[in-house]
Amino acid sequence: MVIKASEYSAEIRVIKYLTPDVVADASVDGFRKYFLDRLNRLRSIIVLRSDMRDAISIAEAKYMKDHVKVVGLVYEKRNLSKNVILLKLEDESGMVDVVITSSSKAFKLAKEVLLDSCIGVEGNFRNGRIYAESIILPDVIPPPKPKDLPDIGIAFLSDLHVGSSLFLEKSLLQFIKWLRGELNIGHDLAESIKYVIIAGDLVDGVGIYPGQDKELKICSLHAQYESLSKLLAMLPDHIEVIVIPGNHDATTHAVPYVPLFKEYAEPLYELPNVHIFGDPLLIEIHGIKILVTHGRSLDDIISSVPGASFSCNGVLKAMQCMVRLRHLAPIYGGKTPLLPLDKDLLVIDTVPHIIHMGHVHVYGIGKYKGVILMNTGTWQEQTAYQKTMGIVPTTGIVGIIKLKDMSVKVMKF
Ligand code: D5M
Ligand code: FE
Ligand code: ZN
Repeated sequence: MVIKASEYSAEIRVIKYLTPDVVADASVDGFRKYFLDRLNRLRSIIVLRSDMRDAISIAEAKYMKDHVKVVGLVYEKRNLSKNVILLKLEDESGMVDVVITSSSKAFKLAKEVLLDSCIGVEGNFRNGRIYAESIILPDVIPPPKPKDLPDIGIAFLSDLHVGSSLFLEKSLLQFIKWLRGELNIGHDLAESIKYVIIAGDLVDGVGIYPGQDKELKICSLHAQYESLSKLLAMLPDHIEVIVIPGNHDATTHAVPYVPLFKEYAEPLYELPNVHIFGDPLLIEIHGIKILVTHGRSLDDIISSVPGASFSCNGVLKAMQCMVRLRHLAPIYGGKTPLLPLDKDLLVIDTVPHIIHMGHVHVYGIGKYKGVILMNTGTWQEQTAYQKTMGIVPTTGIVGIIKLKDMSVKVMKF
């Protein structure tokens, strides 16, 4: 029997996203509160581990001899030599130097530790420093899978960049035609799609980088959203579309992003099947938890983590790093501006079944400890900037997940 998504009603439960009424405090005190919340959230994840339950504060550790376990944010990271890494770890009680030598099993992990992320350290306190034996990341355990899932699918895509002269409109129209059953391929799969999720950079925007006007086909932000809404209006009525903004969209400058500004994206708000949220978005569809984020900080992670790069595996490595650190934008002071809220919405508090990102324009799909990681590339051809960077975009990619068995399929349009 062929399953038709049109026979199912939508089941979307929104768990978390940044609402437009947000108030951020960009003072020093505001940032202090923000990082304290980050520390508290991530520490509570780390101390859930049986081997970290007895972690003590940094101030207490300084009174101890020998063995200590502490949890803190990485304030500084330095290579003292080829074989020695120094981390300065901070909690609300103080700061301590942590020394990791290449003879320690913590050395490999220490190389990957990112600034401003939260880690646990186990080691010996001597001469005012902790000599680390192991580093403990928040990490994840696989989420329990809901039972009796319907035999329907979700299509994931990202970075359309509507309005750019490099936007691949023909490819997107092919995808839309496929969903409408107008192509002679994968009919059954097309009919099973109930949801389409788009992870930001819906339009190319205006004034995002110097000289962008030369690469634009549609020069007004409102007209870009109008063009996008005309495309999305062509989707079959039974499909629910879920969108979040990216750094090219009409939203706030710093992450997390508020939902698209109505003033510009009004044509999209008029579509009954389009659901507009902020970034990050944690949502549950038929009981499957999905974390959607544009992935703005992937650039920062790629430039800091060994093995992360603008390749399929390199992008997966960067996404995996976020998951292990349970944070979507750990580094402060890189390319990703952070909004100092009193709650750190970028912490991955709940382990989702699927994490979906875009931004880097390079596709990568894989699994980490039971969590499906998916970066769905772009619908924009290589830009002049990307050419100079050697970034080769993967275009026209749609990731499809069938809820029933959580199988992943990739289609190229
Ligand atoms: O970004 C797409 C990818 O290309 C992302 O990894 C950043 C990189 N990129 C693109 N343009 C620039 C500039 N001007 N500076 C630095 N990095 C850039 P997107 O968000 O689609 O522009
Ligand atoms: Fe993009
Ligand atoms: Zn982007």
